[in-house]
Amino acid sequence: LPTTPELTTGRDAGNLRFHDFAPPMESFRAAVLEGLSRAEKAIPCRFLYDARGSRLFDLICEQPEYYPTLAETRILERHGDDIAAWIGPDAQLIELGSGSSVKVELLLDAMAAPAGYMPIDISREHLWTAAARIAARRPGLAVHAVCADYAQAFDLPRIPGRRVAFFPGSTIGNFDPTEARNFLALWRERLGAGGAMIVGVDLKKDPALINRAYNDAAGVTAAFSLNLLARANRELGAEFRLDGFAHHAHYDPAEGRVEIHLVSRRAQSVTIGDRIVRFAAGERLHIENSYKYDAEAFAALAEEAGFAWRTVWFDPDRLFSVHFLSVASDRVGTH
Ligand code: AVJ
Repeated sequence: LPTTPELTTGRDAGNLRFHDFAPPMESFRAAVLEGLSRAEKAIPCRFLYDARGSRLFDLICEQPEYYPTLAETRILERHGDDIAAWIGPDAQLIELGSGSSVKVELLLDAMAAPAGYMPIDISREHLWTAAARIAARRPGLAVHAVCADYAQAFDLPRIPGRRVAFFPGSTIGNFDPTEARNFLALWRERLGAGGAMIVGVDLKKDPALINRAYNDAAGVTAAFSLNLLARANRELGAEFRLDGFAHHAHYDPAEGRVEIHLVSRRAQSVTIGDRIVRFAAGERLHIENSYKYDAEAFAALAEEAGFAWRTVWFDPDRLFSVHFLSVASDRVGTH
């Protein structure tokens, strides 16, 4: 893959620098048209996070049924000092999919003198706002905000400090296990010698509890899913009728994943620019998977990706896990 060039943002100020590797809007159009031409229609879940989608996701995290945020926050509150001790001195904390950068504050508080904070997010306005907030609150901290798709190739800005990635929220669950392993291997290379990675991972558990988390009573998750079609209407001039589709989320214990679809409520044709896409009644458009792991299974996956697995923390109810992985020094590539 060619690396995306960095754009000039002209927004740098004080302890804050912006790096923009923005994927062009065209990629959303191409992904939608390609995904809707498949026998089993699908749109990649990263497109859920435009400005409105990011706000809706923050609202999901405030729903009482959505336990991952509450459980992971409890882990970071209780074990922040221990995690900071594992991170060690002189660390450049790199957050993958930083969103509103709320949880990372618990880690930054616990770290004695971080070498810097580098939030990476695809949602530009959300990223800029959150990075400015952190930089203003912490004048001594060098903040490098990177607008990019963290799963794609781009030149990670070279700044001092050992690279320690923070990947909270069980976003790793959006990948299937093979993709997750490849993704971890990619970041292990990027982190380099002395690097480490802290990964939040949702645990397998009672399906009823999981299903409630992805079907909240207030309908926020449904609105988040449907925003994908609203985004296509806004940005691509598509003509999706939002009342023509229903949010459907279901945990499959055999696959160990929540599958999220938009289900066509009736037979319908949808215009997208000069294309017409047909949906049968009940036809499904796949928009997201959310994989769950037992701690042992995730540790094995991380080792397969070339990390040395170090430790794991749980919340008291054992709903969620946070793993600590290091780049084993004898396995660092020479690039
Ligand atoms: C951001 C991928 C962790 O899978 O729990 C939440 C996304 N989708 N509710 C998850 C999501 C619907 C979330 N992750």
